Amino acid sequence: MNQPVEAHRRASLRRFRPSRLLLGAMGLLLATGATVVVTSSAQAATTLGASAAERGRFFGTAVAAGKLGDGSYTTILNREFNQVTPENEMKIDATEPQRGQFSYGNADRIVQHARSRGMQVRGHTLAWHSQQPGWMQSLSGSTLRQAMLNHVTQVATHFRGQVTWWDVVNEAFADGSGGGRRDSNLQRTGNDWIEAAFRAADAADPDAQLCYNDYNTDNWTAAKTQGVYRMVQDFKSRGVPIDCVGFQAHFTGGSNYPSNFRTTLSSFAALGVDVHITELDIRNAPADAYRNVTNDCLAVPRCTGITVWGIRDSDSWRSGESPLLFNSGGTKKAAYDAVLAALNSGAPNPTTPPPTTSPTPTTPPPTTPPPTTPPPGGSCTAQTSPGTVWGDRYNTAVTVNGANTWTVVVSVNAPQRITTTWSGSASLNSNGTVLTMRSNGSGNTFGFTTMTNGNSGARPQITSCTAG
Ligand code: 9MR
Repeated sequence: MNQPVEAHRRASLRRFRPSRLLLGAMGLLLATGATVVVTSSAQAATTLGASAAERGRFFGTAVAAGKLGDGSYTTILNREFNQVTPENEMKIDATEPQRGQFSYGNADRIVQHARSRGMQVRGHTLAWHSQQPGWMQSLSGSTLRQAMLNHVTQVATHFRGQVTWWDVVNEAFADGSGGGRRDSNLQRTGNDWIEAAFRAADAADPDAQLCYNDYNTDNWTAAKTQGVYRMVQDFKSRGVPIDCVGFQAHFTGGSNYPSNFRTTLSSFAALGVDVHITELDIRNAPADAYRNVTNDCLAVPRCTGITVWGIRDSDSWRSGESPLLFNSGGTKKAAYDAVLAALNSGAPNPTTPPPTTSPTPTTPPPTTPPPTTPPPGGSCTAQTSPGTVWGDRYNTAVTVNGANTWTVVVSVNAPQRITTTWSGSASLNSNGTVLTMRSNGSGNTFGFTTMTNGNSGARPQITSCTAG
C-alpha cells in the first residue's frame, strides 16, 4: 500500500544523490586542498581518456580478462582509456555458472586492473535473455523470477562500491515494427521483470547508476527506440530507479547509423537520464562516422561517455570487419585521430565535474575458492540451445551434463564459420568449422558465435562429449 510513496521517496533521493564521481572529487579536494583544473584546449590532450575527462566524460573500452597478460593490449588500455566494461566476465553464465555458486575471479581481475589505475567500471550485465547458464535456461515462472532477482542481488552486492554503472537489463526489446518486448524466459515471468530487476539492483547497490542497455535503438523513429523510450518515461513517472540508458551502437557504417542519432540521445536525456554510447564499433572504422558519433555525444550534455567494444581489430567480436580504433598491431587508425580531434574540440560538459585522474583506492578482490574437480572418467552429454540471431551471424549455447571437466567437439557446415567463443578453452580447425572446447572452470555452459556466410539454415551439431 505504501509502495508508491516509497518509490517516490527513493526517486527523489536518487535525483539529489551526489554521484560517486562528485564525492571522489570533493574528497580529493578536502584531503589535499588542491584545485581541480580543467586543462584549457590550448594544449590538446593526447589520449582519448584524458580528452574525454577534460569534458567531464569518460572514454572507455570493453576488456577481456584473458588479455590482461598481453603487454601490447594493456599498454594501449592503460594509456588511452578511463573506463572499462568487462566484455563477458560479468555475464550470468560467468558469475553464476551453477545455481547459487558464484564465480568472480575474472571479473575481479578486470575491476582490480581498472580501479587501481583510476578507471571507472561499467558492470555488464545483471539480467539478459542471452548467455544464461544452463540451469537458468531451464527455469521458468516464479522460480526463474526468484533466481534472477537473487542473481541481481548477489552480483550487485559483490561489486558494491566498485562499479559506477550497471547495465541492469540488456536487450529486452524486440527488433521489428512492434516496439514491444522480446520474447524470452525472463519476459514470460511477467512484464514487470525489468522494473523488478532495477529495484533489486538499487537495493543491493544504492550508489550505482542503473542503466538499461540495448542495440538498434539509435534511430529515433524506429519502433524499438520508441518502445524503450516509453518504458523509461514510464519508469521515471512511477519512480522506478533508473539513471541511464546505454546505446550499444554496433554500426555497419550504412543506414543503421542514422542521421537522427543525436535526436535520440537528447530525447532520452530529456527524460532525466544520462545517456551512454556503450559498445561502439563501426564496420571498416570510417573516420567520418566515428567523428560524427563522437560529436553526437558531445552535443548532448547528458551523454556522459563513450565505450568502444574492444581495443584492436583483433580483439573485436567482429574482427573480420576491422571496426575499431587500433589495428591488430596496435597502431592508431584514422578513426582514432578523428575521435581524438572531435573530443579535443568538444565543449566541456556543463553538468558533470571532470573526473580526477588519481587512482581510486581499491580493496583487494575477494578470493574465490578453486573449482572442485571430480575424478576423470565417466561420460557426459552436451546439448545446444539457440542464442541471439543477427543478419549475418548467430550465437549458440552448449550445456554439458554429467561431468564438471569435459571436452566437447561441435561442428558447423562450411561456409559457416565459428568466429568467437566464451566460457571455455577453445581450439578451432583452420576453416573454423570444428570447435574443440575444454572446460576452464567457469561452469558447464559455453557459447560461440557462428558467421553464416550465406548459409543461414544450418545449425551446429555436437560431435562428442568426453568427461575428464
Ligand atoms: O563481445 C562479446 C563476445 O565476445 C561474445 O561472444 C558475445 C556473446 O553473446 O557477446 C559479445 O558482446 C555483446 C554484448 O555483451 C551485448 N551486446 C552485443 C555484444 C556483441 O555481440
